Amino acid sequence: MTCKSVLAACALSLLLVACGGNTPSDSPAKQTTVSSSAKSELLYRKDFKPLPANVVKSTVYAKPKAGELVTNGGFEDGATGWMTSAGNIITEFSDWAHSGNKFAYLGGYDNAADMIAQDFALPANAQSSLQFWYYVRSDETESTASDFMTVDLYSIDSGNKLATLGQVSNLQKNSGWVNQQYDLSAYQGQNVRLMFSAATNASNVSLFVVDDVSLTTAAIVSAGVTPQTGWWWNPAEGGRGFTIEKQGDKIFMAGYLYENDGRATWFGAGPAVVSGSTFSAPLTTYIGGQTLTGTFHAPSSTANNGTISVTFTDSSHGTLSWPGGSIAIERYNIVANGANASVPAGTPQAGWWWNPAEGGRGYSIEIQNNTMFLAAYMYDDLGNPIWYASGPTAMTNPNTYQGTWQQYGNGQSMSGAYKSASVVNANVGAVTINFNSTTTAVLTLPDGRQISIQRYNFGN
Ligand SMILES: [Ca+2]
Ligand SMILES: [Ca+2]
Repeated sequence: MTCKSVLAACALSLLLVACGGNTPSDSPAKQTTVSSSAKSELLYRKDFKPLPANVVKSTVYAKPKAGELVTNGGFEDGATGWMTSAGNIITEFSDWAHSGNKFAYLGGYDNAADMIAQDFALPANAQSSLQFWYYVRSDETESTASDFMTVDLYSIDSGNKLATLGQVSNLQKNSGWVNQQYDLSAYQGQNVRLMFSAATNASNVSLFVVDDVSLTTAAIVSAGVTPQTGWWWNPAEGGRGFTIEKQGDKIFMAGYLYENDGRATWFGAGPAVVSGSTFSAPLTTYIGGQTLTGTFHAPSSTANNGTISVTFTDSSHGTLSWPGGSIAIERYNIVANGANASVPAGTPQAGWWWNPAEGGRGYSIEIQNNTMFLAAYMYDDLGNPIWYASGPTAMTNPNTYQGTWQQYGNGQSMSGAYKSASVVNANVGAVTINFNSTTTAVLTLPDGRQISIQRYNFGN
C-alpha cells in the first residue's frame, strides 16, 4: 500500500502525523470496504497509537532455522509462500510487526472472512513443532466471544480437517504478543495445510495480528529399547538360545550353544553399557571353573571369541550379530504367550542368579505362568564350559521348583548350519529351588548339598 492510496484515509484521520513521517506508507488500514476500512482506521487511531506497552516489537528478525518448513514465516517477503484471501492480509507497518516490518493482519473490519494458509509435507519419524506470535485487538465490550481467529490443520490428501489447533476471540483482546505453540507430531508423514482464518460479526471490529510463523522438525531420537529379561531365541534355530537381562543402563547376557564337535558350550558378554538400543561386548568363554557338584574354584582362564552385539527393535525382538553372522532373536515363550503374561506379585524375579561365594557359575531363571525354565552355566570335569537346563516344568508351589538337570549336545554351533540338538543325558541329577523371597533362594544340588543363591546385581 502506498501513502497515496490511503491519502483519503489519512486526510480523515489522525494518521496525518504518521503519513507525514518517515514511513507514511506503512499504515495497516484495511481496504476491504470503505466503511470497514474507516472503522479499522478508527480502531487503529484509538487503540494502536501508541501500542500498549505489552505489544513490544521483537528486535530479532525471525531468520530461517535448520529444519524450518515455513516459507516467509515473518511475512517480510509479502505474500510469498502464502495463500491469502482477498484484501491486504499481509501488511507492512513496522510498529505492528513482531519482527521486521510486515505481518499478517486478519479481520479489522466487520463481517470479515480473512484467511492465510500454507502447505507442508510433515516428515515422517520427526517431531514437528508449530509456533507463531499473535495479538488481538477489539472494539467488542461484551464478555461474549463474537469475533474469532481460528488455526486449523487440514489434510491435503483427503481434504478433511485434521484438527482445530486453537481459536482466539475478542475475549483475548489486549493480550499483547502471545507466543502460541502446537506439537504437530501426531500428523507426521502427512501433507497438511495450515490455515489461519478470521471471522468477525457485524459490529465492533476485532483484528488479529500474526507474525513469525515457524514450523520446525526434529528427527525423533529413540530413547532406547529395554529388552525383556529372560529367555531369547530364534524360533527357527531351537536348541541354542540366549539369556538376556538389563539392569540400569547395562546388559549382561549369555548364549548356550554347541562346539563343532557337538559338545555343549556357552559364553558370556557384559555387563556392558547399552548405547541407545544396542548392546555390544566381547564374547567371552570361561574355562576351568566349578563343576555341578565340585568344590568351588574360580575359572582358570577366559578366551575372547570376538564381539557380540544385539540391537533391540522392541522389548521382545532384536538382531544379534556375532562372528557367526546375524540372526533375528525374540523372546522365548516357556508357555504359550508366557513372555508377555503378567507376573503375579511375589513371583521370584526372572534373570541372573548366583552364589556370590561361587563366582564363575550362574543360573538363569524365568517363570512364566507358574512354569519355570532354568539353565545353569558352569564347567565339566575337564574344565570345559558346559550348561545344563531344567524344565519347562510347573512349579510345585509358588515358592518351590523341583526338576531334573538335563545335558544337551550335537546342536548348532555359532557358525554352523542349523541342526537340532539332542539330549545327551536326560538325568544329570535332581534340582530343587526353594525361594524364600523374590530375590533369594536355596538351591539343592544333585548330591544333596544346598547353596544359597540370590539375584546377581550388576546395574548401576
Ligand atoms: Ca514480520
Ligand atoms: Ca465484532
